[in-house]
Amino acid sequence: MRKKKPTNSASTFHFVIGDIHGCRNEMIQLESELTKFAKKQNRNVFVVGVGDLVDRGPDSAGVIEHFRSRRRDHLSLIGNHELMMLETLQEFCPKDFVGLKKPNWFVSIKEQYKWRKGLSKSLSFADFRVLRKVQWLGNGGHETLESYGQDSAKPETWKVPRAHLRYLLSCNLMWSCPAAIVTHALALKKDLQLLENANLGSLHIAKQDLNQAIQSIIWNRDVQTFHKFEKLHLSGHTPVKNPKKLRDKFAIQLDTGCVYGQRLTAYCIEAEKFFTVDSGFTWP
Ligand SMILES: [Mn+2]
Repeated sequence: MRKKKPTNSASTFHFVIGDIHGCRNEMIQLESELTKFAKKQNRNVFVVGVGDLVDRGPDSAGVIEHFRSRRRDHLSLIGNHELMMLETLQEFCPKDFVGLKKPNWFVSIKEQYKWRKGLSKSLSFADFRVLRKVQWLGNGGHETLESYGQDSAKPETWKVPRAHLRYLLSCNLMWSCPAAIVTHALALKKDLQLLENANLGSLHIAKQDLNQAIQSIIWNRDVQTFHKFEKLHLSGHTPVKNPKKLRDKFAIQLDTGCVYGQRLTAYCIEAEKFFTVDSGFTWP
């Protein structure tokens, strides 16, 4: 008799991977370890990326393609780097975004300029958009464009496959299962609540408030403000030497600085086990 292939979620191991930042080789190596481990126990593999698939490392295009083409058992959240990338590309190559559905977490550079909190009133829009572009390029966007064979100095010629833009725009800010909740950074309960209300269609939420909540979900590094959730909270964003279990917070930080020459780490929710591979990448 043919052995029944496990298909339901009870027979799946969910692995959460920390910030990959274009380190495709390490990602492939780590995933082969995860597959080996799951196979031994006759389980399927489901991979959740905490976001920041892109920037700094050598092959962001390859990492996006890997997640995009394996949507059946891979999912990535939105990190601050995907957000910077999308905002800049949308501002400098608006034609590439025509007809693509924009999620509620996407705020264009033009809209941000209208709100520009804390910035001088005399800052022109021309300067603001260049400032935002330089922020992305200087934080690894240059390497991302190179992985697509593009010249970062010539925004008018930039071309990123529409399938990749569509994929990134389809990613969410949060993923959860009965045992765990995953966000890119140390998300606060009140911000996730606001996001949930917005997703449920609440009309009473100002776009600026929603944007502030989203910024905190993908940027917050402040352990002090972070409160314990009802279930295990997994995140990346802040590089740590060892995958860190925040004391008393029931939370694990998984970004182990692969792109800075350290390691790439995953955590299996069901088996409560860490997996890690050394970085083959040296930060110049
Ligand atoms: Mn990050």
